[in-house]
Amino acid sequence: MTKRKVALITGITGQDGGYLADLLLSKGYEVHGIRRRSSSVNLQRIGHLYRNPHDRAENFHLHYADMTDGMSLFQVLKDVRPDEVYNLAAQSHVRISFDKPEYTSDVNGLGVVRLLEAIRLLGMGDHVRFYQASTSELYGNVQETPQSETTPFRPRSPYAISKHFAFLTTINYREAYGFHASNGILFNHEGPYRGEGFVSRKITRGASAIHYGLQDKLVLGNLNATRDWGHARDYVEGMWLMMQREEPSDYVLATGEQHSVRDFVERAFEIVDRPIEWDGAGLEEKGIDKKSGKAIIEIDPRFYRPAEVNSLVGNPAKAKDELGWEHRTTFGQLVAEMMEADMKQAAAGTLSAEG
Ligand code: NAP
Ligand code: F7E
Repeated sequence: MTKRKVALITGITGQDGGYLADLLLSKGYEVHGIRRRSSSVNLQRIGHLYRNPHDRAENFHLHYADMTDGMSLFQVLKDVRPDEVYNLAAQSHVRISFDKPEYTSDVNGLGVVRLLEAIRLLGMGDHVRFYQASTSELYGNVQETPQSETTPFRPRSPYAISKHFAFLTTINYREAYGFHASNGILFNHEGPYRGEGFVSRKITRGASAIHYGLQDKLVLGNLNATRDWGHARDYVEGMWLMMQREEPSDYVLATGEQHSVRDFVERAFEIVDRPIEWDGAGLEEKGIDKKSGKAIIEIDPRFYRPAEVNSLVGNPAKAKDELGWEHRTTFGQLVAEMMEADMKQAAAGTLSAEG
């Protein structure tokens, strides 16, 4: 009988952690995740997996640890002895990274050193496979379009800079110690598990709340930024495929298609039959509900970034060639699925607080 593979996921309580845990459990893995201490329970995305923590037969387990606490990471690695480590934990909000640059660097940058060094000191570096959650934000002030694994990085936020450090650290452990360590350079990916503070979820949550009369308007920042938006459920499959390759490497996961924040808004409000007409410019621009004539979208510079990444679109050719990976969900399907989930919550009166 082949031994059940053991995976350790940092950031298991986040969007990707939830989707990845589902995927690995469906493949028969024993899944361990780290959670950090919080004054209230934040297991919404994995609540369906977390049954009886005292049942030893369960193949899903959570451990307290923190990316800022190397000892705790060391202890969990020692106890779990994983075959694959997926490092998804991060302060992942780009705008907030400008408010908390030191903390963001500590968690996203030094956190990776703590994890990799613990693996090395425990003598596990020759068999553990390591995935680092790298990001399209590394391209920042983009040097070519579309962006691929060879496009130079020009990061433009404390978040992106911390992730650049982590990207290089991952490659350094691969080159210096022969680790099976890979970076997934993932473009934006969303879904109903997306945090409420990211623009996609803010829009689908806001459109649903406005539709049900729970909110009067949706206040946003830069409507003209463009992103390459895919579905997180498709992207976690790419993470897993990278870990199954004989040789470690770095891969872009993207759809290759670009849409603006404005497109996202229009698509979401069409679903609730409230077509939007734009009026005015800059901070004075408003989105008018054509049917009622009311201004339901407004702009607040609070949501602008000190340095913006205006345009991103990825070239996933290497992932297709070497991993056989391709996104499955179209942009229209993504918006529709997120709207369906938020409309259900709005109707049931369980819509989460504004991000
Ligand atoms: P997310 O929803 O914000 O989840 C982040 C996770 O990290 C949460 O589980 C969070 O725990 C945990 N975390 C934060 N600080 C921590 C700390 N000090 N110690 C331990 N855990 C900590 O992010 P996501 O969208 O799932 O993204 C997953 C990873 O991919 C992140 O590294 C992100 O930067 C990267 N990424 C995301 C995208 C995207 O479009 N989603 C694209 C490229 C790269 P709490 O629940 O306790 O807050
Ligand atoms: O912003 C604009 C904003 O916060 C997207 C993270 O997962 O993907 C994510 O980072 C765009 C930006 O995602 C609002 O200015 C307009 O241009 O949804 P976002 P992000 O910054 O692209 C990358 C790949 C990651 O790695 C990150 O971890 O939308 N925008 N109005 C707004 N953004 C927000 N959050 N809120 C607004 O009101």
